[in-house]
Amino acid sequence: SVKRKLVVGNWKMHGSHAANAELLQGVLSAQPFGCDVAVCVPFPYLSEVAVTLAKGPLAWGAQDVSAHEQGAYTGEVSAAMLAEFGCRYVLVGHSERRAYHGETDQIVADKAKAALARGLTPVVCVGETLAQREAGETASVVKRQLSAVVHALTHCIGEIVVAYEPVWAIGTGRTASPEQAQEVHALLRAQLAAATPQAAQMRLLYGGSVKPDNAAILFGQPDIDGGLIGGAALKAADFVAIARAAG
Ligand code: G2H
Repeated sequence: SVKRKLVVGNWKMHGSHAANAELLQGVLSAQPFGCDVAVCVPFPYLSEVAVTLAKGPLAWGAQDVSAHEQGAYTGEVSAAMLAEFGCRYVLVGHSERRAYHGETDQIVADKAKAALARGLTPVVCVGETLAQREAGETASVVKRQLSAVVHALTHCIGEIVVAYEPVWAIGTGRTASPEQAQEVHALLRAQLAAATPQAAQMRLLYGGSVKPDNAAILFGQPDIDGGLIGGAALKAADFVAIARAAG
């Protein structure tokens, strides 16, 4: 594939002023990259990350966004606010949000729509649990998850990034094999192709225990266009090595 790959760090609920500064300096000192690189950081750090990354090649974003435009939604953060802080990306429907915060397929779709309406690129996460994989439901689960987003976005579905993250591979040190990941990515690509002529240009990321030593083979699969990186995004050397593996 000739399209530029995308590597997104998902810091999850990690960081501090000092740790973030050290991590970002480490990543910035390794530029230029042959792929697009972004970090999705906790809300309170968006401001400082925006300042640190303002003149460089790295993009930044958040890990969640409200489905609502504004109003009486205590504790939520709107897409307009994220846009004011220069966010390019926002994760939507990460399995941790689905599992611990009751995010349904419809909520995830509404969040993706809210993000796009403010010019942010939603990175929509899908993936099956171990029980679902063992029951042979992988294809139907990811299809259902993506389908809600396809229906909510219709003509702008081509603007999103999709991340396939098998829940059993997240933070477990257990990675999907390149073949297992490619198989699901091909299904997702086909589903997108039925909805938009832009499907071939869209970026489908793999996430779930991506490390420097498995990144290259995962990114070498025909339908894997980069990665969503959790644990390994917290160490500059590892994150840089993964970005290098992407091009
Ligand atoms: C999956 C991934 C990043 P990790 O959640 O979203 O995390 O790389 O730690 O499995």
